[in-house]
Amino acid sequence: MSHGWGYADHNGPLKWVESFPIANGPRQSPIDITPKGASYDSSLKPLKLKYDPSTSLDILNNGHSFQVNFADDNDSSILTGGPISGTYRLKQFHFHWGASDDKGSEHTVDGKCYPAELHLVHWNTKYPSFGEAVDKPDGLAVVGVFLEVGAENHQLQNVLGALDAIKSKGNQTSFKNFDPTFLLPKSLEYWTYPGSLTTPPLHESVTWIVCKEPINISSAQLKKFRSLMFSAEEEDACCMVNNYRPPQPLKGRTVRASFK
Ligand code: E5Z
Ligand code: ZN
Repeated sequence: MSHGWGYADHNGPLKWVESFPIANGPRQSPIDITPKGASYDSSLKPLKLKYDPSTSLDILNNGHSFQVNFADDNDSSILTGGPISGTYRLKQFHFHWGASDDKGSEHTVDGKCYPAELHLVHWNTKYPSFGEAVDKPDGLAVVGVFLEVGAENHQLQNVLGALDAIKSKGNQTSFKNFDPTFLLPKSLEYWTYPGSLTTPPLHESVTWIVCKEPINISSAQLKKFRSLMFSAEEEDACCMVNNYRPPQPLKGRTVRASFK
């Protein structure tokens, strides 16, 4: 992995442990969610997501995915409720996807893969910054939303329209006034479990909140994700596909459900 981590055979998920031994730790993500094995917890609160479109800043190809970044210097865009205590601020959202429509999500449900997965990344404001929170056991809360092939998603058109401007690794462009609320499913029922970042450095700092209901995306829209490049402009072109980590051992963790 001398040239950094990625998703190819020589630097992909099976090699990450060589540089990041926590890859075999006790609370790694993603996992396969077994709905029958999850325990309904009546003490789990409804999720409250309050997002202010004026906090969206820019969209970036980071060489592993693309992400939309948000201003996080105040509580304008926050997650409260659900399994967490206190207030978590939205930092960014990004996606993981496959090379074809039959796989691409990180979490699976009874072994079923979705074609893509959205991650809305929030950090606990009991810490002074994202950078301080990122490696703390209660530092992050990520809301995961499965994407399923179906009708075209009009809320995603703005995002997809920006991708031509960030084709290569390191490309970044302004992305203002976007409200991620519109990317959430109608039902906010969820599963939750203690886990990790799904990419190096794989910190075991994430309270995962995975929505039961997927959102739709059309096959043509998914194709647009695959037009991005892992590579920088000066490098050999390499399509950004299969940027997901497979499910990791549960190691005795309990998955709780907000619904019966
Ligand atoms: N796929 S995901 O939602 O699990 C996810 C979310 C956020 C990140 C990665 C995966 C992320 N990565 C950068 C981590 C970082 O934010 O900034 N690490 C810096 C090293 C570090 C302790 C600083 N370690 N302090
Ligand atoms: Zn992710």
